[in-house]
Parts: sequence; C-alpha cells; structure tokens
Amino acid sequence: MASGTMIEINFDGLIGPSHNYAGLSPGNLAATRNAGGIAHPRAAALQGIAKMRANLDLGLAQGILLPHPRPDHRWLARLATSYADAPGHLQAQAVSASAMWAANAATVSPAPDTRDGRCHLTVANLGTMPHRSHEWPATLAQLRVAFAHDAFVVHPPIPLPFGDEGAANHMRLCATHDAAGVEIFVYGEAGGPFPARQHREASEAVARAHQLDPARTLFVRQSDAAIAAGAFHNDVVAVANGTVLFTHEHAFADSERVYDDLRRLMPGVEIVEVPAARVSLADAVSSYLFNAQLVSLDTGMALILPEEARANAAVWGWLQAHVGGNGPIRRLEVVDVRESMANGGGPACLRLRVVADPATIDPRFLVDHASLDRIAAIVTQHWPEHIAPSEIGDPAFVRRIETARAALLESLDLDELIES
Ligand code: SUG
Repeated sequence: MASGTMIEINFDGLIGPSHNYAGLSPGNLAATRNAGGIAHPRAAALQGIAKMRANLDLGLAQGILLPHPRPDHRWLARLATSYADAPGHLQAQAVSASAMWAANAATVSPAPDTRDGRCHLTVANLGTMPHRSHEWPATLAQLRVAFAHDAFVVHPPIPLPFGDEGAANHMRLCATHDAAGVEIFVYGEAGGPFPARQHREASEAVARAHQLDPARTLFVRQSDAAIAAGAFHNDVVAVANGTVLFTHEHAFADSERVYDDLRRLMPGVEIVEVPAARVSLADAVSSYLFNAQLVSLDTGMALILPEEARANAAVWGWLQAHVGGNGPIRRLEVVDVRESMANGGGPACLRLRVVADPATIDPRFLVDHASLDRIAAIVTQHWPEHIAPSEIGDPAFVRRIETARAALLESLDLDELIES
C-alpha cells in the first residue's frame, strides 16, 4: 500500500506553555538536578521552533505535534480530585508539559517493514512515571487525526504493567526508506538504582501489533550500567539512521551480539562505536552526544547536536576526529534546546520520526517557515515568560496556559483537539 515518495518526517513536540522544572523523573539526572528551578516556557518553545527551522533549512521535512490539555482535568477527576484541591505533587504531574518529548509518543514501523504494507504506530503507555502515564489519550487522539489516512494504523497503548516508552527505545536500520529495514527494540531489566522504563514484554507486543518480520526484528537488552548512569531511554546512548548505528560502547548488555546480528541481517551496516575510554557514560549522558538527530542530507549524514555536546571537551574532541576522518558522519549542526535539556530532553527526544509519503499526512501537522512564523507569534503572545514551581497551583497560571493552548489550536484550525 506504500505509495508516492517515502521520506522521513520529523514531528517535533511543540514545547507547551506549562513547561516547568518539577523534578518528576527519578533516573533522569538533568530533571532531578534542576528540580525547583525557574523555567522559561516561551524561550523553551522558541528554541524548539528554531530547531525545526534549522532542520527545514537543511532540506528536511518537518512536522509538529501539539501540547496536550494541561492541567489534565480528566486524569485528576479519575483520581477523585480537582486541580484546586489536589496536593502539590498531583498538580505538578497533571500540569507537566512532558508531551513535548515526541520520541516517547509512539513507536513507528514504516510500511516496508510490515506484513500489511501500512505504517504502524503504537502510542506509548509511559506507565513508569505518573506525570507521563496520562499522556497517551491525547497522543492517541492527535495521531488519529494526523495519520487518519489508510496508509497508517494507529494502535492504542500496550496495557500496563508492561511499560512502553515509544520510539526512544526503538531504532530502525535500512538501506533505503522504501526497503524493508531491521527494527531494534531496546528494553531494560529492573533491579538497578533507577527504573527500567521499557519492558521486553511491551516491545514484543508492539512488534507483533506492527506485523514485523521476526527474522528482521531484534530485542536487545540495554546495559544496566547505562541505566544506572542516567540513560533512562536508549536514545540517550545510541541512535540509528540509514545503515549507520551510532552507539556508546556500553549502551547494550551484549554489544558484540547486537553487532553480529546486525552484520548478519544487514551486510552494509556501519557501526560507529564510541569507546568509553574516549567518552565515559557520564559524559555521554551529561552532553547528550547520542541524543542527536542523525539525518541524511545530499552531502552525507549530519548529526544535530545540543550545545551541551560542544561544551564537553571529550565529546567535541571525539566528534571533530570523526568528521575529520572517513566515518559516515560528515557534518555537525549544533542547536540550542537548553530549556528542554534541563529536563533531560535533547534534540532527538523532541522528535518522532515517521517514514511515509507526506501526501498521506494531515497537512495541519506539517510545517514550513510561514506556519512556524504563525506558531511563534502565538507563543510570543501567550506562553508565560517564566514559571517558578510555587506558581503551579495559581489559578491565574492555569487560566493563562489554557488560553495559550486554545489560541494555538484555533490558529492551526485544530479546535477539534481542544478536549483531547
Ligand atoms: O521522561 N523528562 C522526560 C525526558 C524525556 C526524554 N525523552 C527521550 N529520551 N526520548 C522524562 O524523563 C521531566 C519532567 C519534570 O521533571 O518535570 C521529564 O519528564
């Protein structure tokens, strides 16, 4: 059923007006470190928009996913409370802007990989963290609008207790976008100091739902050391694009086996492993070297990195040596997404990759510079300049963020999403 030109489209989560630092994610070292700090939602959203613009300028196709209704009154009602009456921790969980990290929205298997030739998306349940566990209904509603064409199948989440955090724990290697790829699902095992958010059982269920060929599907265990070092998702220590796997030496529990399987399934694979002796796991996590967007340009592959990667001498030294040599990454692009980074979300966390024919996607979810101008104007007008944790319970703050989202949806002609 795949028709037209299959390209990769990055759907970035627009950073919502309630972006704040409440320290809700144990195991996410940046979010924990910055808990209680003052956040800048307007600057945060404009940083995200600037990243989208930079990607458009590289010739990449760009889409957008929109902030969810916050506070989530429905979720609070199911907890038999209301925003005004809820204790502070529930208010913070109900108001979180965490849907910005679109890599956690869903897992995507492009049409060439699936038995029915449709592109399958399974919405992530995000069940491990309370503030993320209530994202899925709004994500499901939004993806069902954006991907309503019968080229897509949008699945509801895998039932709990099997934790699923979406594309952040999923990689796809392929020779070309219209050829069958190899899909890699990375899961963690419980037992370390921090939660393992992706459960193998969930990954296997997603692979079955997506009708993947078992012979071209790998289930790979994340190393305990990576999770303990703060890699709460695989995309903090590895990223794949085309025939390239870019990974830290200690990303996986058994890397040699992963590399052997990949070489067997995809003889042209290029594995770029960064040794721990050059970049420690701690440096990989604090710099988000691997939470980069690895993209294909006409001139070869580029890595879209956060400023924090350039600021780390070991990381930047390794990158300079790589682009100066014969490796597959030819170009480095640096973006400023500091507000999101302070909550543990880098350039790759902010985007969901979908390989599809753009003509099959609801155009309201595709952006160009003109539509980003309009979105930026709404952000500038309505998004709060700053939020301190003490303001989270303030009714004026709630009115402000609800008005901001309503203005955005109206301008995008997406009022149908107001309740979901
Ligand atoms: O789930 N941070 C997110 C960051 C998600 C990053 N995504 C990827 N790696 N793909 C998380 O830990 C912090 C929110 C707070 O503390 O208020 C937060 O949810």
